[in-house]
Amino acid sequence: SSPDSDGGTPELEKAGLLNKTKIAEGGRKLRKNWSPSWVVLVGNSLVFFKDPKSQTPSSWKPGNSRPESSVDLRGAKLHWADDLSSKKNVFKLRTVTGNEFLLQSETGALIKEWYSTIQNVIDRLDRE
Ligand code: I3S
Repeated sequence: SSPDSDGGTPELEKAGLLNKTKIAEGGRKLRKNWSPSWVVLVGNSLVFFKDPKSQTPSSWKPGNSRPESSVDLRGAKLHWADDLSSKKNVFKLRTVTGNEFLLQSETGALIKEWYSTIQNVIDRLDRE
């Protein structure tokens, strides 16, 4: 059984610093505004925090800091999206509600890890 099967603290899957911009809200296109974001994959959600300098993977715990926003990964879609930016190593995350985010890292290996870890969560939720 998973650590969350008792309804307790959800499992922290991954945390780190990525560049982020939201490009659509409810299907409506938004102007890009890239900024560094502390990104935490916990349970079924991707959670974004503003203040990356105050966060480290080892010190982060669910609930000890106020998220900027949070994305429900159930039914979400991931796509590599180097065509949507002049930056390299970019993927797009689209939620069922039509919110779209680009996430990017200068480090290719790092963004590939994020992509596959998020995709694994989406696949797990698809099977539920
Ligand atoms: O896809 P776009 O519109 O060319 O994205 C760029 C712009 O949003 C730009 O902002 P301004 O149009 O406000 O100057 C950003 O500074 C760029 O970072 C965006 O492009 P990239 O290629 O970095 O995603």
